[in-house]
Amino acid sequence: MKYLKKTDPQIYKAILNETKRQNDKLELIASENFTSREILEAISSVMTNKYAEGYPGKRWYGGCEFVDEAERLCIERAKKLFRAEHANVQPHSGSQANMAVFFAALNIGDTVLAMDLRSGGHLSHGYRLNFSGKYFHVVPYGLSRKTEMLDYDEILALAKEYKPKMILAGGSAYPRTIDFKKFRRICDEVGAYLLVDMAHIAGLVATGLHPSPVPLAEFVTTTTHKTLRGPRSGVILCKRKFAKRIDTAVFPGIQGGPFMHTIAAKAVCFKMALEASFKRYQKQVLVNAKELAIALSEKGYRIVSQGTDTHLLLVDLTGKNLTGKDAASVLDRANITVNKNLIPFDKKSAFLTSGLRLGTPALTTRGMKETEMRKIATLIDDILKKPRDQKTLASVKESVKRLAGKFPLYKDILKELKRV
Ligand code: DSN
Repeated sequence: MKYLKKTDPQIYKAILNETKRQNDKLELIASENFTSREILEAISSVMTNKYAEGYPGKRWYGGCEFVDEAERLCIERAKKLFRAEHANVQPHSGSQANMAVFFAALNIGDTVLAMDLRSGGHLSHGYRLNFSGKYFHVVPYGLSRKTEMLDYDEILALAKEYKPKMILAGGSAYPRTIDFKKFRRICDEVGAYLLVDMAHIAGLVATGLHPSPVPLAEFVTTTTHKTLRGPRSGVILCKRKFAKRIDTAVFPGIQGGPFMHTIAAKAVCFKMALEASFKRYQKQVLVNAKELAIALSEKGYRIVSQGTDTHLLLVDLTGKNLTGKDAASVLDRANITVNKNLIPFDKKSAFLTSGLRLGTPALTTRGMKETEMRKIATLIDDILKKPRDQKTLASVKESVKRLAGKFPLYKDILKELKRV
């Protein structure tokens, strides 16, 4: 980045510091990951310069022959990876992908049944300040009080009562396997479309470690940067008969020029996700999440729904005299990065919360395994037991430094950044 350093030393410094932060801290935010050098190369390429409104072979601009090639590869690889009939790889994000499906499948004011934000849903699934909640009538479903898992009987009852035009499955903080077959049956009973937002679990779905919604749902959306470990972006998969409607909803419906550098990077992501090593990685993500959940529960932390089937777990801090907000902030001071999260039936506000959400995709990318998960559970416990103790803070910070040092990240980038 010698040019950047010369022209804009402030941004250069911010990037250098962010690279260091990612290397030095323990990243447990369930929706984050560390993408590969290949993907970083593609996303910082000259493809960012190209306008390509339209679709491969049917663009509104000249000079699209090479970006067409990239987008075609991206589409074919997405279809192969997820065994999908049609893929639109242009959405800039998961929210844009969801927005395009809402506009393709529904009319303004139509009823949608979706997971409540407070139970682990997502903003774009009906939050009142989001487009989804503003322009559509969203009826929320929650979780069973007893199991803290999806209650398919309740979802069916709500579906019968409200007759939604679309039912949305998937969320941001649900640690258990989602039974897409049950969702399909509910949709068939009331004549609703099924939209699955698999953003969190896409890497697990791609490798067969979570049942796939693709054969069952009319529409599937995902981001590409969570378990999939690609660039920050979105994708829509759908049945062939909805292809035209989805494509029109994305462009010209809600977006202009697609980000061709990101599409090139998504193509690389899908290629890498088709390799055998990606499945080995995803298996370790699951093993690590289970190990972390067990280690924390042995230390007296209640894990929501008694465990996890995925890459994430929710820790209930009720009774620990600490809100999720305070816990996340004190862990951050110790260089352990997590996020506060509502737990099911939380009595606290979304700002304070009674829980923490922890995920293993990023640390697994660094090569960490069960031994490290146990060590991290101990470090988390040390901090949360004595959140104001400066000696504990210093000693945990030192342990984090040692642990992170054993699993270097972007080592060559850091070296290069310091050199120029
Ligand atoms: N904001 C993301 C998450 O953290 O889960 C979802 O898009």
